[in-house]
Amino acid sequence: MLAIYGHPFASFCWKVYIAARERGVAYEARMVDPDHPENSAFVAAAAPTGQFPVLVHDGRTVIESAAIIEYLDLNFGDAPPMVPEDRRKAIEARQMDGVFGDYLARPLTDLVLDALRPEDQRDAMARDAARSVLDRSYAWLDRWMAGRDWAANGTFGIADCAAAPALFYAHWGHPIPEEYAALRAYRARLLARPSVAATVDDARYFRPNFPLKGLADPD
Ligand SMILES: N[C@@H](CCC(=O)N[C@@H](CS)C(=O)NCC(=O)O)C(=O)O
Repeated sequence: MLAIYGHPFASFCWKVYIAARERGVAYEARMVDPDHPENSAFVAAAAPTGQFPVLVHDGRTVIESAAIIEYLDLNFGDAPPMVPEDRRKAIEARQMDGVFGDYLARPLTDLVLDALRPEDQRDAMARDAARSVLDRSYAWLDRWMAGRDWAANGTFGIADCAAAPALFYAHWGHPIPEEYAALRAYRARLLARPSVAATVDDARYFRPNFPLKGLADPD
């Protein structure tokens, strides 16, 4: 039995859902939300800070989205792996997975968490710092994506699984300037990919929960 604990609106869960769709991997989705306290208790014990996604398969527990994707590559599905078997190519794939996670998803999460706090507990300096990281990342990624269709090795893989939610939500929270045509085109290319489009659709119901509204046109 393969189960994945997660939530349809959660960025790092999207990474795994997209990878599973790309490779035709079926799994039981276990919702982490207040209606399923047993699932929340499970992830609270499984991961250091109770973060998800968390995969369970035949008594084995795997945490961290990138490790879960590699676990799926190894054990399920026939399509090409999301992390290339060629270790030279895997370097670029993991590099770009890290870029999207650390320099887009992380600062965007900081902005979201700040917006969810009561007004008198918000931190303007932390917000500026997060936006500055996003600005630098947008500029760097626009140069990186110029002439590329996908983020690493010329083929869809783990870096694109990470990029899809990171760019999707980052643009909502801190719009990507129009001048970054290559980056904007990449985001549009990702959203047109069937595995990504289906994952976006699964999350539509939860959109009202996103606290940074009205900054960009909704997708
Ligand atoms: N490094 C982790 C990050 C996971 C993460 O940030 N998960 C978020 C959902 S996207 C989460 O669990 N948020 C709830 C919380 O922090 O309590 C990964 O790659 O899986």
